Amino acid sequence: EDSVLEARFQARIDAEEKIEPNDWMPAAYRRTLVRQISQHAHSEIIGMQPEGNWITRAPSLRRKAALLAKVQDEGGHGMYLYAAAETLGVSREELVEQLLSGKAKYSSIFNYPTLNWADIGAIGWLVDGAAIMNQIPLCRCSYGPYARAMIRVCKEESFHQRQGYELMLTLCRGTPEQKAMAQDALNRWWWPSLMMFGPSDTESVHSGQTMVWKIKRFSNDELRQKFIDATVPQGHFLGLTFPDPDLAFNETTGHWEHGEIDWSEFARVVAGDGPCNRQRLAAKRKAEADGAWVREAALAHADKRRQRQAA
Ligand code: FAQ
Repeated sequence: EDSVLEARFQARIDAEEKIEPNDWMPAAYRRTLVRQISQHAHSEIIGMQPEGNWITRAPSLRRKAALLAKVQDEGGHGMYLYAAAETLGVSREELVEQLLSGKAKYSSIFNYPTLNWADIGAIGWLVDGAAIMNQIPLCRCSYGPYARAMIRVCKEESFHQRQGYELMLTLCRGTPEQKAMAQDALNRWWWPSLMMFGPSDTESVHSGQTMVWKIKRFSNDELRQKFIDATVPQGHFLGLTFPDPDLAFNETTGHWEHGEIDWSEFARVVAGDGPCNRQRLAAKRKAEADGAWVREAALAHADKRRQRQAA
C-alpha cells in the first residue's frame, strides 16, 4: 500500500537516512528532484556563457588561467548533476532537449550580460557566493546522489568565490577608473544575485513540501538573508556602495534589512524575456549542433568496439 510505503519513506527522512536510487520513493519526490537537479545542471551549463565571453580578453595570463579553470569547473558540475538526475530514471538527452526547446528553466542570473571585465569579479563574488549559500545545505539533502555531488561542487564554488572577490579587491585598490568599473558591476549584479534565491517564501510553491522531504533545509528568504548578511560587510571592505538606499543594519535583529526586490523583473526574466535569454539559448543550440558529429563518432566507435568484443 502506497500510504504505508510513504510513511516508511518519511520516517527514513526524519531519521536523516539518505534515499538511494533503488529505494522506494513517492512519484512526486522523484519528480521534484528531477526538476530541481536538472534546472541546476542547466544553470551550470548556461552559466558558462557570460564568463566564457571574457576568456579571450582576460587582462593577464594568470587571470585567464583562473577564468578558464572556473568555466571548465562549471561544465563539470553540469555533467555531474545530469548524472545525478539520471539516477532518477530520466535520460540526459531528454533533459538537454527540454533545455534546447525552451521548456526547462535555468537560473535567472545567467540572462544578464557581462559588459566589463569587473563583471567577472562580481560574478565570482556575488553569483558564486549566492550559489554556495544555497548549495552548502544541499550537501545534506535527503537524496544521496545529489547530496554527494554537492560536496565536490561546493569545494570548487568556494575557489570561484575567492577568485571573484580577489579580482574585485584588486580593482578597488587600483586606479579610480578600475574602482568605478567594480562599482558599476556591483550596481548591475546586486539585485539579480538576490533574485537567485527564488521568490519570497509566501510565493514559493515548492518550498513547503521540499522542506518536509529535506531536499531544502532553509527557505528562499532565509538563505537570501544569510547571503546579504555575509556579503554587505565584504562590499564595504572593498569601499563600494550597494545600489539599495534602504539597506540598513538592524541592531536589534543583527541583520541587514534591504529594500523591495523588483519581482516583476524576476518574473520577466524567468518567463524568457530577460536581457540575454534568447542569446543564451541560441548559443546553446549552436553548440549542440556543432558538437553533433562528436557524439555520432563516439557512438560509432563504441558500437565498433562492442562488435569487436562480441566477435
Ligand atoms: N531562476 O517554489 P520555488 C550556479 C523557479 S548557481 C529561475 O521557490 P524551488 C553556479 C522555480 O524553479 C544557480 N527560476 O522553487 C554557477 C520554480 O519553477 P518550476 C543554480 C527560478 O525549486 C555560478 C518557481 O520559480 N542553482 O549555477 C529561480 O523550491 C557561476 C517557483 O520557485 C540551483 O539550481 C531563479 N533564480 O526553489 C554557475 C540550486 N528561482 O520549477 C556558473 C538548486 C525559482 O515550478 C557561474 N536549486 N525559480 O517551473 C534550488 O535550490 C531551488 O530550485 C531554488 C528555487 C532555490 C532555485
